[in-house]
Amino acid sequence: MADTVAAVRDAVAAAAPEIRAGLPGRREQAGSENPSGERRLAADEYADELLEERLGAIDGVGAYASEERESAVDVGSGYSVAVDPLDGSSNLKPNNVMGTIVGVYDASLPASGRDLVAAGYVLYGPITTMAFAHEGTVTEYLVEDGEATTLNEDVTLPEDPTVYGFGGRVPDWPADVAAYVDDVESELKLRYGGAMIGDVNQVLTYGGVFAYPKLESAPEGKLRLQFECNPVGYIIECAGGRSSDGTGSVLDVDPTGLHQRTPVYLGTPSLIDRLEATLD
Ligand code: FDP
Repeated sequence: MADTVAAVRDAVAAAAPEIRAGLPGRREQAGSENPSGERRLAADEYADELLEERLGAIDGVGAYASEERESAVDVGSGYSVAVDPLDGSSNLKPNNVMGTIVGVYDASLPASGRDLVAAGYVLYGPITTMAFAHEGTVTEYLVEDGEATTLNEDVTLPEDPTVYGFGGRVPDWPADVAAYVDDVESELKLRYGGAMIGDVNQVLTYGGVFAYPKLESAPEGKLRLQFECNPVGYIIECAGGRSSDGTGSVLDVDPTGLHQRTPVYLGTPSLIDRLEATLD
C-alpha cells in the first residue's frame, strides 16, 4: 500500500479511540450548524478538529475537507482527504452506532468518485472496526488502542442478500421508490438504524440494499457525495457490490460542489440492477 494511503488509514485508526472516548461528554448541541444546515454537536467539532490535525500532518496529504467545514483547508501538497468526522451523530443521544468516513482523492475537491484511490470507515459499535478499501479490495480491521489489526482480508458481499434499510419518511418516498421497497420487502428483512455506516456495514456483512433515496421533498436525498456517498460507494464496489444514484454508479456523479447531495443506493448487484429498472 502506498505510504500516504497507509498513513491515512493508520491515522484514522489511531484517532478512533480518542473520538470514541470523547463522545460521552459531548452529547450536547454546539449551538451552530454545519454547511448543510444541520445542527452540530460538540462531538462533531471535536472529531473534525482532531482529524484535521492528524490527517493534515501526513506527508502527501494536500487538502482536508469535512462535512463540518464550508471549504477545504490547504495542508500541503498531495491527495485530498474528505471526511465525515461523525456520521450518524443524531445517534449519539440514544446511544446507537455511529461512524467516521474518509475518502482519499487524487484530485482537488470537489472530485469525482473515480478519483478515489482509497476509502474507509470506522464503525463505533459494541466493538470498533474499520473497513478500508484500496486497489480493489476491502479489508476489515479490529481497532483497539489505536491499532488496526486485520480481521478479514478481501471482504465481499455474501451471495444471498438478507437485509434492507431505506432512509427518509415513508410518505416522502416517491412512488417508484415505494414500489421497489414493496418488491424487496417480501425477500429481505428491514434493518435501519439511522447511521449510514451502521446500516451499510449490515449490508456488507449480510448482503442486501441500503438507500437514502430521492424524496418528494428532497429530490437529491440527504447524503453528501464527497464525504459519504463516494467513499462508501467505492468500498461497496471494491467488495463486489454496486452503488447507484438511481441511474448508474455514484462514482460517476458529476462533482459540482463540496457539499452537494445525491440519492444513493448501495448493495448486492442484482438488487441495485432491479432498483435501477424500477426507478423512473
Ligand atoms: P445524521 O444526520 O445523524 O448525521 O449523515 C447523515 C445521516 O445521519 C446518516 O448517517 C444517516 O444514514 C442519515 O443521516 C439518517 O437520516 P434520517 O434521520 O433521515 O433517517
